[in-house]
Amino acid sequence: MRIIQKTWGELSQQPITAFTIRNNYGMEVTCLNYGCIITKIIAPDRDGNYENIVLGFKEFTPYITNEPYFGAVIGRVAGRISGASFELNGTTYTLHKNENGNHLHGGIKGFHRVIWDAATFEIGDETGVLFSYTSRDGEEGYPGKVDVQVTYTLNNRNELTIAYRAISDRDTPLNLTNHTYFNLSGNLKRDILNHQLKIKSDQFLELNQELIPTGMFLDVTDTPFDLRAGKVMKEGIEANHPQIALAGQGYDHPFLLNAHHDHEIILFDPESGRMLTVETDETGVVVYTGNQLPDGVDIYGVRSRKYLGVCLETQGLPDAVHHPHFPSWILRAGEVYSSVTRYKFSVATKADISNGGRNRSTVV
Ligand code: FUC
Repeated sequence: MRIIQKTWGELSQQPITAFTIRNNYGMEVTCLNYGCIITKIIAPDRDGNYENIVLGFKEFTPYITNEPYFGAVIGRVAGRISGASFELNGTTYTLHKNENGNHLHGGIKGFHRVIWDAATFEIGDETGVLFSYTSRDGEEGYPGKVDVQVTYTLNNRNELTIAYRAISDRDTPLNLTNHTYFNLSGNLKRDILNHQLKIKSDQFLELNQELIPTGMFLDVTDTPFDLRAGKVMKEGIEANHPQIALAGQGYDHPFLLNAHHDHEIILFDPESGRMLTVETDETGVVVYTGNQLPDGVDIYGVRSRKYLGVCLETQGLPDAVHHPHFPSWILRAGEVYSSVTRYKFSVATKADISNGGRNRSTVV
């Protein structure tokens, strides 16, 4: 395994480095010290063609603002905080309002728009990059100085592991995720409408018009949100359901996970045979089908459009600071925040999604 480093740009007189981690079987993950952005993942299809399976830009410049949050780590808090304020320990904190009077994805200069320290490592058959960032007390309105570490590790079993770790010197909200848009067709040959998605989840969160949870958990049974047996994305996206409609005709919803580190999320493209299995210790996953992707932006030579990628954002339930019955993501001073999400890339036959991917034939 090896890591190739390339200077890719410069920002605030600091170099932006692209790290390409390559395993012994040709799988590659490229990431930046800016926003911990994953710019490329190269994985084989069932015929052994190695192609890119994520959305991204060809050059660094559009990543500076990165409006769609391609590939980035999101923090301090993923998703929306209603009214851009919250109360903690008797104090009201006001955050940047960067969407409709609400706070989205950590604010104007969230973790996706800062330069991280980076160190590469190789331990046995695992190679990766350890990113570190210190978020100062008061950054984007949040309390406490938070030391954050995000580690991307690739192994020879075609698994990418993202491990998040943080410590704060004061109580503060922290709910991290990664915002990679997957498209398993390879080099964005097709959109994700014919991908299949399977999620072990009995309940999802109802959203209001501003895409913020109302606080209601809804049963997935008999709705387009029932992904327990696997569903073709198109069927759900084109469904006549008020929750699909309000998200811009698609998914942008948090699912409560029934299982952890047990094949709980499987994305499958029957045509290429590529299968992605996501396992996590997080409470939930926000499935976002790119409903708001702008038209016509250049994505590796392909014009962006709705449904060109799907994000599987493992995280705590959004806006939990306003819903005491949601699991809390307040990080207490001195305590360690720790979460792990693993992405397994394999290939499979068409039948495989129905049995949870257990019969899949891995490529290595
Ligand atoms: C996702 C969604 C949002 C948003 C964005 C780019 O996480 O929840 O609706 O548009 O990312």
